[in-house]
Amino acid sequence: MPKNFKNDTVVYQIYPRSFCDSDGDGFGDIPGIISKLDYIASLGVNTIWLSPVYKSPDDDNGYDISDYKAIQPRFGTMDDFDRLIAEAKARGIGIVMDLVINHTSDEHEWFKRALQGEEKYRNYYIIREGKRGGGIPNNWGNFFAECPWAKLEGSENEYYLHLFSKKQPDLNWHNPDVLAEIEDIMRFWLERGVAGFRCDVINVIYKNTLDDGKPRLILTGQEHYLSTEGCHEILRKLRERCLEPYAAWAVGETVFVDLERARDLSDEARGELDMVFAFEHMECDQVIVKWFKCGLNRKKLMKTLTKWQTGLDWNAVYFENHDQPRFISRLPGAQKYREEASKMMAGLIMTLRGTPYVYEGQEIGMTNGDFKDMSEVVDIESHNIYAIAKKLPLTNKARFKMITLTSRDNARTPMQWTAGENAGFTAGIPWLKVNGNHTEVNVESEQKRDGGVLAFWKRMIVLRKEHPVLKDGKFIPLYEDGRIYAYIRELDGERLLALFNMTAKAVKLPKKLRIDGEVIVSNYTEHDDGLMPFEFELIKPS
Ligand code: TEU
Repeated sequence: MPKNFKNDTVVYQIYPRSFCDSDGDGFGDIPGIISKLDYIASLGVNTIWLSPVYKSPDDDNGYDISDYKAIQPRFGTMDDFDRLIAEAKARGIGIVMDLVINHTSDEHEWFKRALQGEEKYRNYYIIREGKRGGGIPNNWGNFFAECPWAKLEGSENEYYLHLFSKKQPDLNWHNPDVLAEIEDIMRFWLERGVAGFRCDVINVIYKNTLDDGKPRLILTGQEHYLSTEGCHEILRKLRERCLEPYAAWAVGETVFVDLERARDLSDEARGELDMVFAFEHMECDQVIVKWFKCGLNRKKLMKTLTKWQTGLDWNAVYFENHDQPRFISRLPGAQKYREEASKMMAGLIMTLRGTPYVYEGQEIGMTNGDFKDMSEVVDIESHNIYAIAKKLPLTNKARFKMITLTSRDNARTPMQWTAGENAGFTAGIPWLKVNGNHTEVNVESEQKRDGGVLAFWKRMIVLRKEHPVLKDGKFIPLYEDGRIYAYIRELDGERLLALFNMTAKAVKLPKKLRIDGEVIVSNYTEHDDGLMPFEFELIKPS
């Protein structure tokens, strides 16, 4: 890879089932994506991260893969995929695939053969005898709040480990055959021309032991598998054997990483991942676990951003993805200032140091889904949590509120292309309810507005390209008080000052921030000594 590719990359994430449906079955598909490539190119991005399009029984929307070398028929064919690669390439866009290798689907051939008792394939998974006298093999927790052990069908006392749903058995990364299989799969896609991989929950793949873990509120046992040396070693092998020969790159989704772990996983000299998605800044509105939300603590958000900007040389900068509620729905007061807040987020994402990731719909200011009851929610995680919450002393209303604030479906509602029926996403019945606000929030109407949200996102992407200081410059923290956030980007003596008001109230600027200069870009047109609600200014000090 060119040394500076990270600095020049701007990623657009597509959640295929929710992006664009070409054949009226209610699910987005690859031909649908192809039909929108001109739109994606018009944003100025040069990379698409495609959430899984592999064959899958869809227990976890494709993150449970039953055939790594086939396309989910609902999404199209391998020919469609090859066409996507070629058409994207013709527009200067590379495709990054989602690589889900902590687990397969229980409908994968390997698991089926394991169930039939084939020793070779039993060794692909983590299968253990239950404790003597009955009972599961250890006390670990599970990401989807299930029991992480499921009885192996047809066996008396054997269980398989699944850190996610029971249809997602974990692979046994102690087995070199598993590594060889995954290398083969990666080469298969690299040969087809993919630019790299987004590696799903990559820092949990290698379990050191299956001993009981120290009891915790969530994910007991994590000390036995988070960012283990075995995982580092596998990543180095995958880089050397698969990524490097194809000049491909990889971003890791790394859960529960602190700065030190993130550094180890993404340090250039170690040759593992190119960058990681960390989560700490996504946790500023949670009480202990993500299912209990409080008002977002802006001070904590600012502190966390500064900590990661200064503590890690290169960040994967993101505020939304298919697992997170929409960020402008999380920002207190932003509902009333949807446009200003979305533009401010464009300012933040494009001026922080790191590779920016834009999630589909973020560029038009899409908000959380408007679900009315559980029958409208699809996500397995939300349903599991809802069931567990029945045991808590909560009213039905409070329980559902908890889901509406946290559900991953919030970001999975269909892309809003038009104000028309089903937001122009499908001619059929959408797999997940379209947000009612598509009559106002949609691409078509944004495309007609010079001063709109979409136009602002595009402008910020261009600006980032035009100013090497925004791509390559140092991040220098300047000010954070929970309302105002300010930093400087600096390169070869050139400085740009980024100023944000993260509240719904106008604020006065402290003396320190009254810096004369030219406003290069802002989401407001008038400027004085203060900042309007959710105002963003990028200033070239004179
Ligand atoms: O997510 C892993 C993960 O940690 C999330 O499920 C997490 O629990 C939460 O959603 C983030 O706050 C990845 C994928 O992104 C997700 O869609 C999959 O369900 C999961 O792995 C299993 O493959």
